[in-house]
Amino acid sequence: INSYVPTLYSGNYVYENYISDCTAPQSFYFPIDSHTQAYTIYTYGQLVPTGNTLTTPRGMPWGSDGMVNLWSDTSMNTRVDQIIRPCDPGWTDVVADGYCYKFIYQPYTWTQAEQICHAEGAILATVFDGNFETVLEGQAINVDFWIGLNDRDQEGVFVWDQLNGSIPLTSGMFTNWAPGQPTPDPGHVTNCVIQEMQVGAPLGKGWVPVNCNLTKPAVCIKRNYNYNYEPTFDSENDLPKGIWSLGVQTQTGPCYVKVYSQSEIQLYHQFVVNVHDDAGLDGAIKAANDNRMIAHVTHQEASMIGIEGQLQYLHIYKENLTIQDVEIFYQRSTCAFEYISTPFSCPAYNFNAMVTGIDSMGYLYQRIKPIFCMSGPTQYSCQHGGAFNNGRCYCQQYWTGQYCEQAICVNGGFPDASETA
Ligand SMILES: [Ca+2]
Repeated sequence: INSYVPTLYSGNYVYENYISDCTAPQSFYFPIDSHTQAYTIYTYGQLVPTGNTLTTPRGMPWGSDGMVNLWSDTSMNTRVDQIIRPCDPGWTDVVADGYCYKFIYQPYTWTQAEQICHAEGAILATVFDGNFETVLEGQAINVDFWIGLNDRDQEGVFVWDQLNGSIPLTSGMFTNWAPGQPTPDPGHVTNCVIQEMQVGAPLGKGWVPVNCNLTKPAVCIKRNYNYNYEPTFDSENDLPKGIWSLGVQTQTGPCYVKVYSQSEIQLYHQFVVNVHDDAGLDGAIKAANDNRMIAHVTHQEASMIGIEGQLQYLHIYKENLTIQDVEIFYQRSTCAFEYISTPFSCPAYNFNAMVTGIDSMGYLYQRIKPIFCMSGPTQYSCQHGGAFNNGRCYCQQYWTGQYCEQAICVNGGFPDASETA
């Protein structure tokens, strides 16, 4: 795939479902929380050629301009679409790139233009591929403009301006130098690059390094989403929050849908068997019937309408995607993992759990976590006098760990001489 999948940043596994016969149109419903800036839908099945239909929580069809098809392979029966929040007002989508751009028509020096872009969380245009180059050229007939490329720091070493630092232009990367460019510049004078657009210009169209103190229009770019994104109410450029619906139809056979979102609401979890523990294991214990998930969730702070986000339920489901058990989360004060679930036992060594809560704007968030359960200690594996019961070792004083294998430090961090083996 040419486009990269930005959902890998702050990615969350939100939803999955399987329907055994999708020859009649089927609807899949999934929640998108208020901190989501983009999400990706994976659809599997022998899909009809017209593709999927997507409906927002307000019941409006979601147009193709906000939906980027990253991948569609009928022979593999897969399709991947990214749904991304629109560009901020005044910015234009670079379709299929997850970028927005804006022209600064007033002429500035390269450094001034760079500062104007940076002030809006943007950078002077970085052109990584010919698609974007074509978009820019189509927008600026007969006008030269600054792009982010420059060799200001070291003569002949061109780099792309970024918000923090820069990216070197290396040999494998896309370039669009005007014929003969860049020319030798022994005096280190022509160090900022314009996109030369004038038809019949003496140097020809393409990238040309010129003096940075010339004043030119410029083009800024930024992503559809920001790292410090905070949702607002009724902003037309937020991704609509709430329950979305995806319509899927196959020519024959089943369909399967997975949704990954890119949201600032991140869930970190571990497993404990002791209700007071604030640190646990990466997996639950198969033999125990009192496993508990402990969890920490980011971006739960009260919003302007005063709701604090709240983790609510742990749904444990079996391989066929049916719910086996629902546990409840309780909030604990002064713990790093501020939520703890009611106890559960593992339905299998590997299973999925779906964790749901309400975000600080009152919208449902949902995360699917693959869970593994370990065999854990057996009756004869507890060390240092630990007693085995219900799938775990109860350790003697001064010993800890799953097998009581670890000495607790006393006496200011030095093991007690009488307790070291
Ligand atoms: Ca130069």
